[in-house]
Amino acid sequence: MNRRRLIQSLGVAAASAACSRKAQSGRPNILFILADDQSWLHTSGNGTKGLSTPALDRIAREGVRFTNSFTASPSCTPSRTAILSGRHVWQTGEAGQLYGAMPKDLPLYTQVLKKGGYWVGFTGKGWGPGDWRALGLDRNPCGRQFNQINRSPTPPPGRDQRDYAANFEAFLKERPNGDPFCFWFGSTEPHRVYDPGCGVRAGKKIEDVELPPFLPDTPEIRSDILDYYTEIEWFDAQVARFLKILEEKGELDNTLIVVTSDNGMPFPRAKANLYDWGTHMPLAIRWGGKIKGGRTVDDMVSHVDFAPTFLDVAGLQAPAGMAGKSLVPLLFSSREGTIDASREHVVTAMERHVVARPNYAGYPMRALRNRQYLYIRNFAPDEWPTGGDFLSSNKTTHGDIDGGPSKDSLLLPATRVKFRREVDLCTARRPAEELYDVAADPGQLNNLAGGAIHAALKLDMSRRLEEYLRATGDPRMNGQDPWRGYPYRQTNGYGASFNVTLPEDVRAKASGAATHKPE
Ligand SMILES: [Ca+2]
Repeated sequence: MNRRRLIQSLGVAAASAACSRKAQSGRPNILFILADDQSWLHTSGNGTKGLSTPALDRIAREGVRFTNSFTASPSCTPSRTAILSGRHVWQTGEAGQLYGAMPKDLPLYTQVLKKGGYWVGFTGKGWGPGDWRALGLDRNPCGRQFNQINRSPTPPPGRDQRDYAANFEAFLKERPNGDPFCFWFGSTEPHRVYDPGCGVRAGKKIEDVELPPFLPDTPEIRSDILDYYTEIEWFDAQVARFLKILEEKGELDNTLIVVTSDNGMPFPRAKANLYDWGTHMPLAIRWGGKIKGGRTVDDMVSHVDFAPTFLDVAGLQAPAGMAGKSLVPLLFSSREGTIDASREHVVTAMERHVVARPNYAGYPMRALRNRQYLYIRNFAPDEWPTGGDFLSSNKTTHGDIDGGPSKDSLLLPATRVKFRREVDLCTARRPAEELYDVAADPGQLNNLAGGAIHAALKLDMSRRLEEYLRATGDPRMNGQDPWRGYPYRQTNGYGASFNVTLPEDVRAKASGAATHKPE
């Protein structure tokens, strides 16, 4: 480390220690708001046309907007595990894949906060989908569940029945006097299923859609994106109710509010992929007058940073083994742009999503993303990235693409004729290495990994990725694959027939069942 970098890093450490002391003097509440399947671009504040998200924009405007925030893994369960544990997919055992199980000995920020005197609960979708009891845990990973109050009248189709804000009020009502709270609001929007055509019926315009360049430009896909926007707006309206509750109770400015998503939009080459539409997340953090708001921060940050951040603001020691770093120094800075030079890249990962291939194989990937480039390592290039023709646990082919009008449109023979390049980008086999110049090619369409011009860069990113994976104990670096042996623990619909922990007769019955609404 040269002198300048040493001084910089000492400066950051000193600032961090000072911030931790400051945080201890008045323990804030923590409200963690998690959308389900929303990509980073899709708020009005982040520039998406035809979409209105005043509550999300308010949090960003009055707090800090992060432009380079990435999930640890673009799939519900591993993403949520990484948030709760501050660790990467390969450091969390069976909790690192969809419909996994939560290991009993994995320390979670919710547990540390509870022990430290916080009132901890959640509404909506917590950790999962998966089985948190199977490996001996006796408490929900997100804390006490508050899901008893449903909406009245019944919400529009596709929207969650549960009244998130009313459940938050119930949580606050039971809070022991004077305890700070930590609440997880897990929206199930904008996860599928959508009410088909609801976007157009609400007056949204097909021509306003800024289509990701890897998707075929069909009216069905454009309309499906408008339905997705409609669910984001529903989510935003619920967030507005949370802000109002905090304001009415005088708790708004003493609450650290974090709003982000678990993974990207449920569309081809997005969710369950390590391209930006799968991993690049919206992130805004508001903390009343404690931090200087109205700032935009460009540092590369990861969802493994949340757990150490929450423990830092609570003045509690983070358990050993967390991979993330507290965001508190960035929050207390008065600067914009790049603040901590050591935050130059993030690492993302994917193991099994649904059961989309024979023998419970996933599509293992790791990626290194810095401000300009994305390097992806595909560990099984002979497999199909979406699962191909295998009849998946979703009872469909290409099982790693969530079902809906976009998938249907993508797989039509006529679409393949007209949009061959896009269909191949979404479904064809991929080489072992991919490299994209995100600045020049934001859609990540042109793989530069095979070219001589970028050979040195590719080698450098590949080495950095491998060094990091080795240092943090990734079994893939030793050619090991524990994931394939982990049970897929879906218990409802056709997918339950893949759950080896269920009795044979239950599985046989499930093999005749319909597919179940994905979670
Ligand atoms: Ca999700």
